[in-house]
Amino acid sequence: MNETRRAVLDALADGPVAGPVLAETLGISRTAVWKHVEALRDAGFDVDSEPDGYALAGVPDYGAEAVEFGLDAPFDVEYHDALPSTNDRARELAADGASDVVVLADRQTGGRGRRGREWSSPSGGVWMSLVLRPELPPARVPLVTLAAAVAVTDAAREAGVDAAIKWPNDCVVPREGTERGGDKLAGVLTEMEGEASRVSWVVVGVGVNVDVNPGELVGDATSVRAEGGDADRRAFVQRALERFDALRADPDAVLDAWRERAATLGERVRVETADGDVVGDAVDVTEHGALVVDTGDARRVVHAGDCQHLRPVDGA
Ligand code: BT5
Repeated sequence: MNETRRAVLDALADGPVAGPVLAETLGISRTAVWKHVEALRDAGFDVDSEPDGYALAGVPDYGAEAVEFGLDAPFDVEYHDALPSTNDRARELAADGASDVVVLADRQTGGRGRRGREWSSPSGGVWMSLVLRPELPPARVPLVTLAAAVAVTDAAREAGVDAAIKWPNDCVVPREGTERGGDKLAGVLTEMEGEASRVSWVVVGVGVNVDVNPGELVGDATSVRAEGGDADRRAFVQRALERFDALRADPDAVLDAWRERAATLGERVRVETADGDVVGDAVDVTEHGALVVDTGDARRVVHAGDCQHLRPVDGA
C-alpha cells in the first residue's frame, strides 16, 4: 500500500473525516481522496459515507491491505489468491532487489518442505515468505530461521494454542507418546543466496495451519482451528511479523527465546542425518542452529536432519 493510501486509511480509522479536510491535510486533490477511498473499498474495507465525512466501518479478513493496516512492523505485503509457492515468488522479488517484503497466498499449488518434500497448503492456512537482506555472515543465517520459529510459536500461543518448537524449526502441539513429539502446526523453510562472507538475500518461508481442517493435510498435522484457538489469519500474520521484527533487532536474544520454547531439549531423540542416525539426549542448540545430542559416549553436534522424540523407556 503506498504512503498516501495508508495515510487515508489511518484518517478514516480516526474518522469521520470530510473529504475536503482530508484532501487539504494530505496535500492531494479531492478526486484523489475519492479514488483512494474507492480503492480501499475494492480491497474490502467498509467505508461509510456519513454527513460529516468518511469513516472506516470494517476491515477485510485477509489480504495485503488488511495485513498492512495496523501492522507495527516495516513490511510491505504482496498478496495472491493462489501461487505455486510463496518462496518461489519471494526468490524472484529478492533477485530483483526487494527487501522487507512479505509474499502471502491464500493457497499454494506446489508448496515445498525441506529436501523437496511436499507441503499441503489448502485455502485457510497462512502461507507466507519474507524477503530479507540481513547484515549477517552466512554462518549466522540459521538465527533467522530460529527467530521465525520463535515468532510463529508466540503467535500461536497468543491465539490460544499450546505450541512449542521441535528441532530444527517445526512448531508443534506437544502430545505424549507421539513419534514426532507432537502434531505439526507449522514449518519453516529458509533459502538464501550469498557469498562466503556476505548474505545477499534470505527468504524465510513460513507455513502455518491456521483456519484449516487437519483432514486436508498430510502427516500428523493440527491447526489453530482444530486446537480451539483464534483462527483469525490477519491477526496471526500481524503478530508473527511483529514478533519476528522485534527478534531480528536483537539476534543475541534469539537463542534463549528458542531454548525457552523448545520441546526437543531434554528429550531422548533419534536424528536421522546423512551420516546415519544419532540417538541420545538433546541437550542444547548452538548459534548455528545445530542440535547438541549427548549419546552417552560423546556430545554430537548435528547440523541437519529429521528428529524423532523417543518414548522414555519404562522405568527409566
Ligand atoms: C517444513 O518442511 O516443515 C517446511 C515447510 C515450509 C512451508 C512454507 S509455506 C510458505 C513457503 N512456501 C513454500 O513452498 N514453503 C514454505 P519439512 O520439515 O520437510 O516437513 C515436511 C513434512 O511435513 C511433509 O513431508 C509432511 O509429512 C508434513 N506436512 C506437509 N504439509 C503439512 C502441513 N500443512 N502441516 C503439517 N505437516 C505437513
